[in-house]
Parts: sequence; structure tokens; C-alpha cells
Amino acid sequence: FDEGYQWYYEGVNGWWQYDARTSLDLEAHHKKGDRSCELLIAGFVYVIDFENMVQFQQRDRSKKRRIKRDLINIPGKKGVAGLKIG
Ligand code: V3L
Repeated sequence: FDEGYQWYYEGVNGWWQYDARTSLDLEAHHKKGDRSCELLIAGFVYVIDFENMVQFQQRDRSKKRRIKRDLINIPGKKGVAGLKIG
């Protein structure tokens, strides 16, 4: 992992950091140059689409969230995988 960078998915008025395990998987697929990958997150298979930088559930593609790779200390960070900061 490049120092100081993290993966995020979109929440209401801010960004959630992916959990540590998922972040490592994402980073590995991204580094390989994969255009997308499928990961099990909280019991659901999600497609991570690096070309469009979105994620969505494999069996319900209607709800798409933007994703980004950004610095670990971005403003507007809500927490990690649904666990709020502070
Ligand atoms: N990691 C963990 N949980 C996720 C992820 C992920 N990458 N993607 C979706 N979920 P959907 P606010 C989020 C959860 O997109 O207040 C946050 O983590 C998602 O959780 O339809 O709106 C918070 O826990 C949601 O509960 O597949 O910013 C919660 O939303 C559920 O999967 C509220 O955050 C369905 O999301």
C-alpha cells in the first residue's frame, strides 16, 4: 500500500473508508490493472468498477456508490465501514 492512501465509498455528505481487509484486496486488484473485481462485503457480493469508479451489489445494480482512492486524512471522512469517527 502506498503510504498515506486509502480507499473510500460514498455516504451521505461524506466518504466511508473501506475496512482494512477489503482495502488490501482493492489495492491489489487496482495495482494489477484489473478493470473491475468482485468482493464479498458484509455478506454481499459487490462489483468494484475501477473504470467508472463505482461499487454496487452484484445482484442489484441499481444502487451505485462512487468510490475513490485518496489521502488517509481527507476532510469529510465519516468513519470506517459504517463505524463512525468520534
Ligand atoms: N463496506 C461496508 N458496508 C457497505 C459497503 C462497503 N463497501 N457498501 C455498502 N455498504 P448498498 P450514511 C453504508 C452497506 O450501496 O449515513 C455505510 O457504511 C451500506 O452501509 O445499497 O448513508 C453506513 O453503514 C448500507 O448499509 O449496497 O453515510 C450506512 O451506509 C448497505 O450496505 C449509512 O451511511 C446497503 O448499501
